[in-house]
Amino acid sequence: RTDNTDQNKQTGLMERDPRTAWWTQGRFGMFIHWGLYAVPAQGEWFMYASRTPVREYENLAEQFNPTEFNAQAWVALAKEAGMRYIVITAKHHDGFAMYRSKADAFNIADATPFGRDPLKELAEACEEAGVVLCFYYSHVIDWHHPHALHKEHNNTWDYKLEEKRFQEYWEGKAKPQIKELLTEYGRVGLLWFDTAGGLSEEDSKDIVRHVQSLQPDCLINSRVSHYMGMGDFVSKGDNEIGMSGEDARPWETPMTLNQSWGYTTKDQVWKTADTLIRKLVNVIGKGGNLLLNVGPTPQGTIPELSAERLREVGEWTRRNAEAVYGTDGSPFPLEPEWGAMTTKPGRVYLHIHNGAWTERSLRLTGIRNKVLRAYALADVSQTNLSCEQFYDEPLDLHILQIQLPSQPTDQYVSVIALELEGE
Ligand code: H79
Repeated sequence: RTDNTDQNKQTGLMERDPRTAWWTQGRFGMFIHWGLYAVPAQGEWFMYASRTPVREYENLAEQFNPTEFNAQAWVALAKEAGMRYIVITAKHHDGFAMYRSKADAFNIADATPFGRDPLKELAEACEEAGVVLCFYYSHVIDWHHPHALHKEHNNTWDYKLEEKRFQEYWEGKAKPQIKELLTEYGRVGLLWFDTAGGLSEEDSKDIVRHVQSLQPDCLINSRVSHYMGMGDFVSKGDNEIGMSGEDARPWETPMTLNQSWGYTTKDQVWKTADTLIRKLVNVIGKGGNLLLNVGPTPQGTIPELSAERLREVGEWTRRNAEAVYGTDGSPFPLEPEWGAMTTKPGRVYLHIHNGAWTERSLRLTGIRNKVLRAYALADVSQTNLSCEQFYDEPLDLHILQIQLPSQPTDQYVSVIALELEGE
């Protein structure tokens, strides 16, 4: 039982930090894992898994010519899916920069026949479309650089661990490249760091200061460091859905569409649109963001199996935008078995899985406010649903009984909006 208006207010307050507001309100972003590893098409860990020598791996660059890359098309797909920001791998663990980097020649503009700067093209397309561009940067793991030093996943087939001098990598590549990303691509919404294993507290703080000195409003995720409490928001484990209230900071779930991040021809285990929409409402109902990944091909396209799923998710997010963007999670600690809840001042949205649509009425406990109106969001006529509210004195429970339409009103998850008296 959680008739708790104080908790309601707290949930509301979480969203009001002006630096993170665009991100928490946006709720849904596109993750893009794209790099030289698209060529062998076995995921972004290919170089490490196959222990491919640096010189041999570099040769892949000659074959990387993604002439079908179209920044506007990618941004349009993100927008169509209902995603408000994009996080693209500027450099993954293989050390290959996906932009024109003066700091290191191992980059797409200088080392491939393609010769273009996809991040510059994306920055322009995002600016035009009102989508926030963000960069993933592998700050500790770099299998190309002789001096990158990580707790576990180092290139030990080309380089000797004992000869590594981490500061040469740090000052010579990581920091200069981060500077390029934060000075040559306009506003960067956030930097997504990954896998900080072994990074000292001092170097963790050094990189945060570096980012803040260049773009103070650029957000940083928690994976920048293993030291507690660093970063503006928490990235949960890959594909892990968090719980609200564990950490004062806002959080996200990074999620794959299949079981991989980088492009691979091997993995064909795709989540259905039904699953994706249920995951999305589960995450936002707990107050988190969903960062959903695509792994583009070596030709520069987003695989059609990914695109078709995102378009289907987008049809749903378009109809239910009001219950997604700018919402807070549920004020109730228990996850309802029928789906999820989101809230706005004076409003509650019930995201009901269509599979749970067996009863003709839904019984909710804990809402004290008078319900002024209830209707299905996807119902164009917005017919009022009849509601009954009463207070069960012996149980000390506020009970709301809503008469549901005879059939689900939307694909996969049907949303009922409640207008409440007061906040
Ligand atoms: O970018 C994606 C991953 O490549 C990256 N984080 C997400 C967002 C990541 N870096 N490190 N890890 C994930 C954890 C490493 C897991 C490993 Fe393995 C298990 C490395 C070796 C065994 C996974 C399975 C990768 C290769 C085999």
